[in-house]
Formats: sequence, structure tokens, C-alpha cells
Amino acid sequence: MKEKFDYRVYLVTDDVYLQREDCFEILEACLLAGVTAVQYRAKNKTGRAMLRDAERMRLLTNRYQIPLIINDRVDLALAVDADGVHLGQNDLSYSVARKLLGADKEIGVSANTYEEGRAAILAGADCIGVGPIYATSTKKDAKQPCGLSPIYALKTEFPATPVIAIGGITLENAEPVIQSGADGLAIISAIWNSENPADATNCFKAGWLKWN
Ligand code: 3NM
Repeated sequence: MKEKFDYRVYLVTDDVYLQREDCFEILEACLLAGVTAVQYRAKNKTGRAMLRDAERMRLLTNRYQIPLIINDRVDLALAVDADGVHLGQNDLSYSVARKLLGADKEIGVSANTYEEGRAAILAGADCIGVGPIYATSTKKDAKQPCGLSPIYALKTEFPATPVIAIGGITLENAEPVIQSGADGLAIISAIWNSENPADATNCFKAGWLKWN
């Protein structure tokens, strides 16, 4: 049986925050504060620089026994023995990624609509990232916000498949996302850009107890 990951507080990286000198210290503080999964996502770095980052993240996430997922790059996931990949609609297809990664790795797929999510689940995806839920300025080419309805619809039809919400999620607007049935919150700016990323992590974690 494949392991079920806890995606409640899923910290995703972005080039802006990866440039910070204290990026790995922040990551470690967040891991200590209770981040439940980490996604390495970089769009403007060389392959070599990504490999260095991902190796460091693998060491850190292993230390805290937290899953590491790599955005888009199946090669990098294999190189650092990550727990899986997350694929966008324009990345490698699920079936090709599965062939390359083997049966045991986690493969998540992004969806902006119920139909995209459904197609990905039927193709075999282990989990679905639905977004952007709210408007976001972090991802420049993000689609129109889809709101919560794809989450309700996917969880009704596929209750066993984890659905992770992404895009514009903050401590102020996370409650209805959790109540919509989402299994996880994937977060960039509301943690990385907060004055105290560890405190923000703690508050999201507490939100799952308060709002669920
Ligand atoms: N993917 P923030 S939205 C990386 O809709 C990403 O698939 C999205 O950043 C999608 O938490 C997004 O700062 C950006 O809004 C999330």
C-alpha cells in the first residue's frame, strides 16, 4: 500500500523566496513548527542550482520525516529520491511520469476545474491540486480563480483522493477552504512572506483543528 501523505500545511517554494539567504533556515523553522509536506518549486533556476536546492531540501525533510514533492521535474525527483512530483496541466503527462517514476512515488496533478481534476483522477493521479482558489500574485500565469466548487465536486465523487487547495490562501480566508472538504492547503506567500513564517505555520496547523 502506498503511503498517505498529510497535506494539511503544504509549504511550496517560489523563486523569490528561494533567493533569500536564510531560505533554508526559514524552511527548517517551518518544519519545526509543523509543516506537513514540502514542495520544491522553482521556475527560473538552472538545473544545477535546482539540484543543489533539492538536495538540501531532501536532507532537511528527511530529518523531520516530512514528504518532499518536486514541482514539474521528474528527473530532479529521481535524482534526490523525493517522495513524488507535482505536475501542471502543461507538464509531462501522468502516464509518462508514472512510467519514469515507478509505482511507489506520489504523483499530483494541478486542476483549475472539476473536469480537469476528474480526468487526472481517472488517469491515476494520487492527489489533485485545485487552484487558484483565490486571486494570487505569486504565480504570474495563474488562471482565473476557481473558487471552492471544484473541491466540493471532486470530494463528492472521489472521497478517497486527496484534494489540495492552492492559490491566494491566507489565515484570513482558509476557513471556508477547509470546510469545503479540502485535504490540504498549499501555501507560498502567506508563510514565506509573513513576518514570522513559523508562527504562520503554527496558525495554519491550528486552523485545521478549529475549522475542520
Ligand atoms: N499554483 P500563493 S496558484 C504555484 O493555480 C501556484 O495551480 C497555482 O501562491 C495554481 O500561496 C499558485 O502565494 C501560487 O498564492 C500560490
